[in-house]
Amino acid sequence: MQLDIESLKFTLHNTDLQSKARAGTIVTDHGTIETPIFMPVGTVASVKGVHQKELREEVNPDIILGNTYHLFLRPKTEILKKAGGLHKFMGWDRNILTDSGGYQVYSLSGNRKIKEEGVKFKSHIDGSMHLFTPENVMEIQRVIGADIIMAFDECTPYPCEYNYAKRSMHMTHRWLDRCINHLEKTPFEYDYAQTFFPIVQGSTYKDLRRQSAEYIANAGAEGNAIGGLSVGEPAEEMYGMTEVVCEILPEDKPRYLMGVGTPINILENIALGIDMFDCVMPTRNARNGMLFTAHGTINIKNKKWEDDFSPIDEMGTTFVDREYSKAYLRHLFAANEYLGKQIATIHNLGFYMWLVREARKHIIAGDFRPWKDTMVKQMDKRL
Ligand code: PRF
Repeated sequence: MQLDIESLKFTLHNTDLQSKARAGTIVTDHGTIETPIFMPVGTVASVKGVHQKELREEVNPDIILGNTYHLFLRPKTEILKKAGGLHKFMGWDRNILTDSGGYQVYSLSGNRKIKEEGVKFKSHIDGSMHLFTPENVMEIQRVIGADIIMAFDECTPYPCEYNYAKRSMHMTHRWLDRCINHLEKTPFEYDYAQTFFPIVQGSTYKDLRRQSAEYIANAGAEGNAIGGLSVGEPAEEMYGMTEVVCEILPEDKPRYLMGVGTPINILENIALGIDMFDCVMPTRNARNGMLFTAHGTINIKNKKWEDDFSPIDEMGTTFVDREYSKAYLRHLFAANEYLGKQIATIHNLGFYMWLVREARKHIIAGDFRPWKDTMVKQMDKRL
């Protein structure tokens, strides 16, 4: 099954000589995305705790992520259609990517049933029953109106028995054909284009990963994703799978590694040829008081910060890093103030954006590999 819609332009500017890292740009109707990129997660049309103004002006990502599963249940497709799509609904005029629901439904474990037709699941909001199929998920994503929309797949758990992984991968491939077939019959909902990315699966088995990457590459999409990783396997195993898949996915198309990861995971996967990332880690961990910095991680709830009046992050790129002290932020967490979670979230997102932008600069300058090795050592500490 082949796709023949071209609605996204990817230009590769530099490839690192000592690794597979790449610097590129993606252009869509909602602007330019410089790669490698990290996409902050805005599951329910909100990057939790961050105003769109702060997101735009301080964190400044070219693209954010939304979730089909959550948006379908609330506010529901009908409201998003009336609003004129997710961009208008949430007041975000840059790029958006929506995940298909494959992963979110899989996370419901006891409350879903996977069949060839699709996935039957129980809403975590009101217990109502729903069916996601490759076809209706494409229709829902047309109405949500993200710039990049994802195939409906099954994300296998870890560990996963070989035969299950193989059967599941083949079903994901059949679902991909159904997604493409249906998309071709479903016009864009709004006055801008959408680009579809298929997803490689195959658990932690190299032969399955190769087979899946070949199938996905054959679809001829404008970008490709890798799913089923960062689900509990050791990091080395994840890197091994990324490496095998990147050898097969076309070089002239962006590669998106779904749901990854720690700052170290991101740098290691950039070195293997990944261009796009998303993860709840910077936002979720921020709400628990965990801060990422270039010198390691901080648990701001720790008593050791009680009288540390130094800025949150001397090297930080957002206003919160300079304007507030560690002692103040620790106090906000101790007093369970909303503001603490908001400040920590802006800090962490600012740090993730800084990290991928620095990576890009070093890829272009030609010294990515030594910079990455130093950063990985530095960030692997608890402060
Ligand atoms: N599939 C989809 N979304 C995802 C994943 C996947 O496998 C993952 C796995 N890390 C995160 N998000 N559709």
